[in-house]
Amino acid sequence: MKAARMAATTPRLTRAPMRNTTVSTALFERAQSLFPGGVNSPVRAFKAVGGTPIFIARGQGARVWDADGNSYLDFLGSWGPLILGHAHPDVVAAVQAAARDGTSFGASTEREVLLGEAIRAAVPSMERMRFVSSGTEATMSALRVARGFTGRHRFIKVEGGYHGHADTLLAASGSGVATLGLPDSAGVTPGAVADTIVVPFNDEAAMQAAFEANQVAAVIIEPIPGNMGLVPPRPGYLPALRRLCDAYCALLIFDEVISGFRVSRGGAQALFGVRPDLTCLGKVVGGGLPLGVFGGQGDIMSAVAPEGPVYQAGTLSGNPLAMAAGLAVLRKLDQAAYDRLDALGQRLEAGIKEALATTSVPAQFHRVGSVFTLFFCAESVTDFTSAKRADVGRYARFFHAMLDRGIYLPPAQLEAGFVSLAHTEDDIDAFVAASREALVASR
Ligand code: KE4
Repeated sequence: MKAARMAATTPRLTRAPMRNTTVSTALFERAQSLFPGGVNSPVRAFKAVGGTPIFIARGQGARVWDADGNSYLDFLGSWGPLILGHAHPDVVAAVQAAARDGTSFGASTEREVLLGEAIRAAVPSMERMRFVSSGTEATMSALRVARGFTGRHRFIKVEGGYHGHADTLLAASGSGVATLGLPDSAGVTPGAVADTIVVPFNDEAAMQAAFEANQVAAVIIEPIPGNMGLVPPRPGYLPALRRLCDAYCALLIFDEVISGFRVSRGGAQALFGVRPDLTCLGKVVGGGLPLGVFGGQGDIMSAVAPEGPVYQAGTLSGNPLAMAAGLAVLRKLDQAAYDRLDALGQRLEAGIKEALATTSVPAQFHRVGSVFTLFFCAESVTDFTSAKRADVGRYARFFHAMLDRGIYLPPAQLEAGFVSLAHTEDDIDAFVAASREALVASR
């Protein structure tokens, strides 16, 4: 009886149309002679899923078109920045207007003050800040400030947390480092990571033990890790970190490069009610242009040169185009925008869970607002160790089955997908319909 019911409800596998990849394949060949792996960031190389990476010709709203003219609904969103979707008219107009006034001056502009004020109003813990050009620069600089301010060298990060590719932060990293199975990066000297202490995520006792055994300058953490796939913190975990940092006079650094302006206007710190000493932003705040920000408590930020002894600088920092894009995006992000993102996320979650049930595929679906990961494993995922138990081979098959059905996902299991304000209910339903087939196809 059960088998008969299963047969009736299990979706039949529809063959996806063959995609033409001639141009992408030719471009990838040329790119491989130029760039290591044919790419300018490892996660783009499809190493975790196999096959030839697509070359994107253009994007509009929720869609991208590759160099062969195939179109996809985009649930990667440039790895997080594109909360409004591709080429939003307001962002394009703002960048064009800024470019007409000159692309860079190496001097201050009004747009920096305007964006700085908008960020402080949204994220009050960032009393003072500095603009940089990437998330990597933001975390690297925040850490230097924490060390300079406290006069201590050691800091704690969690396994599977990714904070960009600065030497000291590359130990036990998530994202591409984990995907490529690298324990750590070659070229990082033992000295560079000698003061990096790594503990498991969501483990308060391990954190406490690390504090007891070391003089700690700071804890740096993604409050909602997205680089071991999306793994939310256990209730009470972030407040416990705050208490530990206070008790041991260490700084709490939230790397909100993914979660900032994404999970709420005030980021994860607003969502969980935990105020960090320093915050790192990137992705959404730059509206798809190269921008990172670090900032925090006024007296801590006074340690930064030229006010204080911690050096930090950048030729293109506060770039007018990035400021203009950031301002245009932030203007759109009111509560209604976050409610809409959550509603779309809920629709996706309900659809996927129903598809998982009808196909009897063992998987865990994690979501916070518009950020999500589908882990192919039967057991719950709470940290890096459990995330790594997911079936990456199955994810690879699922990824390609989705791509063949016009849905573009992160090309690795240990990453997060993103819904944008450009997605419609129909787009979400298309995702769910494709995944119903892809779940069967990926068996
Ligand atoms: P960038 O230097 O790549 O702008 O930001 C580094 C960074 C810092 N902190 C967090 C929480 C991040 O997620 C990132 C970058 N994320 C990766 C993928 N999840 C970006 C994609 C890539 O490496 O190409």
